[in-house]
Amino acid sequence: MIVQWYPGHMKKTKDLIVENLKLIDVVVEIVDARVPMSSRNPEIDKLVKDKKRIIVLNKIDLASDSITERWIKYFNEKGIEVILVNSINGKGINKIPVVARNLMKEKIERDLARGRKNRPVKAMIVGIPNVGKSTFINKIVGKGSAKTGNKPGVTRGKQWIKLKNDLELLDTPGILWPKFEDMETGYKLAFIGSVKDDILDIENLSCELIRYLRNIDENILMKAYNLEHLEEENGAVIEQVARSRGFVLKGDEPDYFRTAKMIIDEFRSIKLGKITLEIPEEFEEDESEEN
Ligand SMILES: Nc1nc2c(ncn2[C@@H]2O[C@H](COP(=O)(O)OP(=O)(O)O)[C@@H](O)[C@H]2O)c(=O)[nH]1
Ligand SMILES: [Mg+2]
Repeated sequence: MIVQWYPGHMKKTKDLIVENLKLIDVVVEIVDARVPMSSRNPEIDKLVKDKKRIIVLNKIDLASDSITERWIKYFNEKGIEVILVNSINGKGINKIPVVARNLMKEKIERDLARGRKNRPVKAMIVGIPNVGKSTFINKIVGKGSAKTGNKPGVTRGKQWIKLKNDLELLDTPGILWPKFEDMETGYKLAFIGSVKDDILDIENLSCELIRYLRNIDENILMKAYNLEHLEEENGAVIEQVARSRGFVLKGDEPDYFRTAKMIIDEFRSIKLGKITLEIPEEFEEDESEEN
């Protein structure tokens, strides 16, 4: 869970990633498929530079299938490989070694032509907290791979996980800090549970979530809570939901807190459907200035 990141914190994790980058061929960047941009770190491109990269859209089970298709196109157009993964059941994970080796194909062939022995492709996982890095790594380890011990001089004390297809994965992921550059990014990270709830105002957060959901599709809330219309004010929608669910206190007062929390919980547990909170069009650069 994200609590707070201090400059010292950031520098330490950044230095570690830069250090580990020297040891690897491919960076596997894990993001949350519900917020593919807001769950990325703004400095990742600068950090990774020319290293080959794969973006894993994780938690694919929670995201909208049709919007996920649009995100694949968005990243592919930037020349970045995308793999869809559900780290809980392992769906998609088998593609990682194949795609990673494919990215290194030219180098592998060059080495072979020079008579050099084919060495395994080395990869590292990076991502902000809570995107599923540990779950992903556990799943990959569980799939018949073996952890290699320390090989002094070769791995410099690092632990590598040997995977099928001659891929080795650094067993500790690079943790990046999230960007809270604007309110909207902060909200989205809070909706998906990447910000500790106890530092948030639940009723306010719920109002913001309602704002998002009704913009995506009014029917999401109307269907889930049996409402015939949505009040204009988001706070009033909480009251509608409270009454519909019978969350009322003494004196017929709606239980705002309980209802607000339920809406957030039901979003997180996909009771409101598979919902993606941002679309590529919001992030398309304005290229007209360059031309
Ligand atoms: N539904 C779903 N939940 C996931 C998936 N991957 C991870 N999670 C959950 O997301 C939460 C954070 O995962 P974790 O591996 O601890 O994230 P980390 O901080 O990046 O290491 C946990 O509750 C996981 O069970 C996934 O593909 N689908
Ligand atoms: Mg972890």
